[in-house]
Amino acid sequence: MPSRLFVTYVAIVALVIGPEFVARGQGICFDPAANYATGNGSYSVHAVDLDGDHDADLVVANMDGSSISVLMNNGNGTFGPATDYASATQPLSVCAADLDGDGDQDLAVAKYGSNNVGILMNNGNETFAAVVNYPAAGGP
Ligand SMILES: [Ca+2]
Ligand SMILES: [Ca+2]
Repeated sequence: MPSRLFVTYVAIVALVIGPEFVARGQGICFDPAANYATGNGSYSVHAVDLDGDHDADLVVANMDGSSISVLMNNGNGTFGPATDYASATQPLSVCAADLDGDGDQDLAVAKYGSNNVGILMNNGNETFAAVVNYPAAGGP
């Protein structure tokens, strides 16, 4: 909870230099949402630097589409079009880690409908190899 003095200070600064500028500086204002197409039934999203350029890219688990969508960051807060990878039935969540120790982030996908975990290895060129599935307990 901001103090009364802080709120007064922000209000005064807003009057002097403009409310939008102050709100952005305080981290309490966002630009309007930008929507990007993904596979069907996007269920969860994970942000991770997939190409090593120090900006966060997006990986989306598409529950209804049985796919993973990867959106690369353009480096300016916008993203390129989604590239979809088949992932088997009902992916719910995805996480990234360097699973083979080559320095790039690979993907692990938990899939509800097929009771397995899918692994997509990073090819190192903004693409991923086809999913390889490993059995897991029901509804990982
Ligand atoms: Ca990146
Ligand atoms: Ca790797």
